[in-house]
Amino acid sequence: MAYKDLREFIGRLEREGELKRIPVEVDVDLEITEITDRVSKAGGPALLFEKPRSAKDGVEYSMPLVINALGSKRRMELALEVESLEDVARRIEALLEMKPPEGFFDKLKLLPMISELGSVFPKMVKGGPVREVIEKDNLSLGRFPIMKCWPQDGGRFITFPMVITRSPKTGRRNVGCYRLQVYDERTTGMHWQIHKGGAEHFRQLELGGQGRRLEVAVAIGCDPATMFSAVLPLPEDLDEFLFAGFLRQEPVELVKCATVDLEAPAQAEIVLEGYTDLDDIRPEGPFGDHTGYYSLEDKFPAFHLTCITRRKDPIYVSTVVGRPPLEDYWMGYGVERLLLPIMKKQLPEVVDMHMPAEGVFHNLLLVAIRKSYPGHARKVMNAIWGLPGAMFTKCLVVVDQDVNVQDTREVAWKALNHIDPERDIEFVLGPVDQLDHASRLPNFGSKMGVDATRKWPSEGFTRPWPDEIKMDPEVKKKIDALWPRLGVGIDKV
Ligand SMILES: Cc1cc2nc3c(=O)[nH]c(=O)nc-3n(C[C@H](O)[C@H](O)[C@H](O)COP(=O)(O)O)c2cc1C
Ligand SMILES: [Mn+2]
Repeated sequence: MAYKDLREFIGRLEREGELKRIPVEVDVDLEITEITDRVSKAGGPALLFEKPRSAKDGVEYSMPLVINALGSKRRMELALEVESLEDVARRIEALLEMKPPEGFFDKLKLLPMISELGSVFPKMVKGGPVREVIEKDNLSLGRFPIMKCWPQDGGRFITFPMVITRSPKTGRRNVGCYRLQVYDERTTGMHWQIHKGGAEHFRQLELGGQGRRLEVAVAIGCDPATMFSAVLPLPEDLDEFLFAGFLRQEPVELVKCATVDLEAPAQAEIVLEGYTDLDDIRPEGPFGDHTGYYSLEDKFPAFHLTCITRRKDPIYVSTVVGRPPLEDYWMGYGVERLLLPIMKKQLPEVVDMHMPAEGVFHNLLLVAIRKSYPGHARKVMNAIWGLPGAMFTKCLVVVDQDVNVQDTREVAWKALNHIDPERDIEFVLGPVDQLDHASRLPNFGSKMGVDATRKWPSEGFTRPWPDEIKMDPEVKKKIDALWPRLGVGIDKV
C-alpha cells in the first residue's frame, strides 16, 4: 500500500529509526539550516522540528517542520517503498519494453504510454484533508515556518513545493519543484528556470495571447513519491502526477482548486492557489543554492496568492540546499537511478552512469559504455547533450564498461591514465544550467566531454596498451590464509 500522505511517511521513518523529533525551540532563520547541514553531512536522520519559531517576527509557529526526509539512500528507498532503487528502475525498464519504439522521438513519446496502465491515472475526488480549512481572506504566509536558509539569502524561501500549472497550448499539466521567495504575506517569487515546464507554460501564455495571467497551484507536503515526482526531469508532456501514480502503484488523488482552474493533491498538507502575471516580473534571490554558492539576484515572475487551503494541523515540509552533499544529493541519486533505464533505452551501449555529489548534478556525469566502434564515446557524448534530462552536463567522462562509475576514485584513476588530453577532450557550445555562475553568458556556455575509453588502432592509436596490474590469484589465496598469523594489525584488506 502506498503512503497516503506525508504524515504516514513520517510515521514510517520514525518506526525505522530514520527520523528524530526536535522538541526544543529552533529559529527558522538560519538555525534550522545549521542543524540540518550538520546532521545531513554526518549521514543522520530526517528531522521533525516540533517548535519552529522566529525571534525576528516574534512568532511561535503552530505547525511542525519536517526536513531531510529524503536525505539518504535508505530514505529514498523507503520513500518509494522498495528494497533498492534498482527495483523501480526494473519496473521502468519493463514499461519501456511494452512497445518497441521506432526512433528517438517515438521513444520519447513512449513515456506517456504509462497511461496505458490506467490504474495509475490521477483520480479526481470531491474533497480531502487539504480542504479542511479554506482561507480566502486575510491570507498570510507568515503563519508557516518558512526558512531563511543562508546568511546572504534575499529572504525566506519555500524550498520544497510542487508547483502545478496547465499548458495554455495543450492543456496538459506540469508539476515542478521551484522555490518561492516570500515577498510579503500574499506574494512570492516564482523561480521556474528558463528551461523548466512552468516557465514554458508562462511563455506559451504570452505567445498564445490568452490573457496575461497564468494560474498556479502550489502544494506543500504530500506522500513522498508525489513530492519526488516534482523533482524528476520528465519529458515535457508527461504529467508528473501520472508518473507519481506509477511510482506509488496507486493513483494520486486530486481535488479541484477553490479559486483557480487547476487540481491539487487531496492529501497535501497545504495548497497555495494564485497566479503569475506576465506584467509582474521582479527581482528574485540571492539564494544559497545546490552548487554551494549563492545564485545571484535575477528576474522572475511574482506569484500572487488568491487562496490557501490546508489541513487543520498541517506539517510544513522543507529542505535546505548548499555545499554538497545535502538532501538534494539523495534526490539526485534517485533521479539518476530512475533515469538510467530511460537513457539505456535510447543509448543501449550505456552500462551505468553516475553523478558524484561534488558535481552538483550537471557539472559532472560519469558514463560507462560498451564500446563497439571507433569514436563511439563521442557519439554517446553528443547524444547525452541532446537528452532533456542531461543536456546541461558540463563535464562528461566516458569510460569503458569495466570501470565502476559508482566509484569516483576508480574513474579518476583510470580516466586520468587513459587520456591524451588534447586528443581526447571535446568542447561544445550549448545551453547550460541557469545556476551555472561561470559560463560566459547566463544559460549559454561550453561543455566538455572526456573520451577516457581505451583507444583503438582504428582510432589512430597504434602503440601497445599495457595491462592493468593484478596480483596472481593463487598468491592472494595463500596470503589470505596467512593473514591472521602475520599480526600486521590491519583487518584483512
Ligand atoms: C530541492 C530542490 C529545489 C529546486 N528548486 C528549483 C528552482 O527553484 N527552480 C528550478 O527551475 N528548478 C528547481 N529544482 C529542479 C527542478 O525541480 C527539476 O529540474 C524538475 O525536473 C523540474 O520539473 P519540470 O521539468 O517539470 O520543469 C529544484 C530541485 C530540488 C530537488
Ligand atoms: Mn515536467
